[in-house]
Amino acid sequence: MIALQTAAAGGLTRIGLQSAQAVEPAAVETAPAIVVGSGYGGAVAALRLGQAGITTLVLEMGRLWNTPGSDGKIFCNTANPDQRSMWFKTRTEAPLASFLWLDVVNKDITPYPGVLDRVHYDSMSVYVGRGVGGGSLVNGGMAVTPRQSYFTEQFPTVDATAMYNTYFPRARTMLGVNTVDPTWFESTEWYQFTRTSRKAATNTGLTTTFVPNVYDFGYMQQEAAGTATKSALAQEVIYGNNYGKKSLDKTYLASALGTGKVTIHTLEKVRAVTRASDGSYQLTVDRIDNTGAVVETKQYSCTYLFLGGGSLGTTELLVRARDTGTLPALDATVGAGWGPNGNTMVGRANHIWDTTGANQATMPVMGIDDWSNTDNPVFAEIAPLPIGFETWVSLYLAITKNPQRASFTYDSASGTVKLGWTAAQSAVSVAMAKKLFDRINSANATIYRSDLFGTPSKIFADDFCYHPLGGCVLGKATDNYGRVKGYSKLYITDGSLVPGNIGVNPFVTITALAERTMERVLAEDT
Ligand code: FAE
Repeated sequence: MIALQTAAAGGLTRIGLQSAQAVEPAAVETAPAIVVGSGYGGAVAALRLGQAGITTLVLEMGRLWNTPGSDGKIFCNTANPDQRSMWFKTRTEAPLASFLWLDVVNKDITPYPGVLDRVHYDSMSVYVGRGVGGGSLVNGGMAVTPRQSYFTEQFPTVDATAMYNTYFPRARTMLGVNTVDPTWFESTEWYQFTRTSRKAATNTGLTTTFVPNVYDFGYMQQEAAGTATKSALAQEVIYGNNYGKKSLDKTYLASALGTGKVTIHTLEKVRAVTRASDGSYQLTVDRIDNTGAVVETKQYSCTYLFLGGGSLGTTELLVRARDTGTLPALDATVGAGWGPNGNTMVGRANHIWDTTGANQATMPVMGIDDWSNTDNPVFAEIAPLPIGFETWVSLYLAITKNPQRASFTYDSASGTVKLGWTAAQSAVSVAMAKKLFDRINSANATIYRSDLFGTPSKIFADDFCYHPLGGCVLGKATDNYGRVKGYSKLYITDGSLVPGNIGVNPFVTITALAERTMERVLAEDT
């Protein structure tokens, strides 16, 4: 297996075997297969294409994260964010905007292709990862398989037996999923915050469940013992982890490069897609520098095109392509069926004797599972607040079964793609989360924190999400395997296939569906 670090050590910004070839500036670069994006969907596609012997080019708008900064670290932490933290912002935009209503969390930064983006739409902003590895670089690593009954509800046309017997296990193995040692969990200061939240849930008669993660818990135990450099125990997560986490650059993408068939170009954003008369796909791609300036506009051509730009990236490309007429035969459902996985964040104030600990691991390991409550299904991840002192705050990311969906539309006046999600649709998630946490507060005689999500006071964070899903829903915008309707040899492998909600953190589902698509496509279409 070729590690990404090896390729980068040679000073290559383009990674892989083809990178040594000289290219005329104006020439069309041609590859049998192109993959747009290097998150979960893109990484699975790249590996399976490479293993099938198909020369494949991956185009990723973010950086390759392999070069240490002046502090010797590749990524910065949440306590001291710098330009590496966010995608072309002048100030960080952390999910927790304030503490005691004070603007102490966010910092001014120099615009740079940082690793975390917050994309703003009218009534919803969406966090996404940017770089080789996509969301895997910034996420909490929670690797949760949805309950089968809900998967079937969301994907009635997909053979659930094959998913649960073959593709989910394959995805978990490839992603390096592991679980925290329960004995260590019960004794370590680093998960006191989780145990305190569990106690409040248990007092309410609610069920809690351990959730697996792709962070290496063996490594975390060494961090706690002082024998390994701290990462999850050093406030590293949403701006990247320097150690411990099996992000895609360490798993799928490293294996993809190891096939010798896969090349990754970084800082290249696909702007437009069209189809030539010979059936090939033509891509217009902007190459940017560290200031965001477009330094070159390139043309690529391929026979097979795999879209892995994520729910926002893929949907934007296709909505634009359909509505500007470059791919006019795309289905009317392209752009529809989007939801934020019912995401709502909320904090509770514990009693003075229920401490949560100054030291908190950044990787969540437990959730409150009230999904089988048909009256109000919620799965709430117990989230850390790793700011280095005792806060008595229990923080949660609630995933609610919000049935609301929105659509992306192309606005020809501005030339942008807009998301029609409204504040009223978020209010549905808030009402569901509130119902659950009112019960917890009532059983424990506790109250909400209203100081964490900016001013004016706000108890529920309902205006951002971590789990954008849908926009090109499986079986609607595509066939039952992610083949885009209206065009042959055009595929989607990412979170845009998931119809707005999956009831748990989504990357295991996205990876498993991509595995299923790739197996079928390679068997039938190539
Ligand atoms: P994604 O991973 O977003 O990858 C898309 C890639 O395509 C990115 O690298 C983009 O830069 C790139 N791209 C997009 N458009 C273009 C373009 N036009 N040209 C070139 N490149 C492009 O997509 N999920 C979990 O299951 N567990 C968690 O614990 C968890 N925690 C999260 C915490 C945070 C802070 C965030 C932001 C997300 C979290 N998620 C979590 C969500 C998870 O990361 C997300 O569902 C997946 O990353 C989505 O995978 P995709 O392959 O759809």
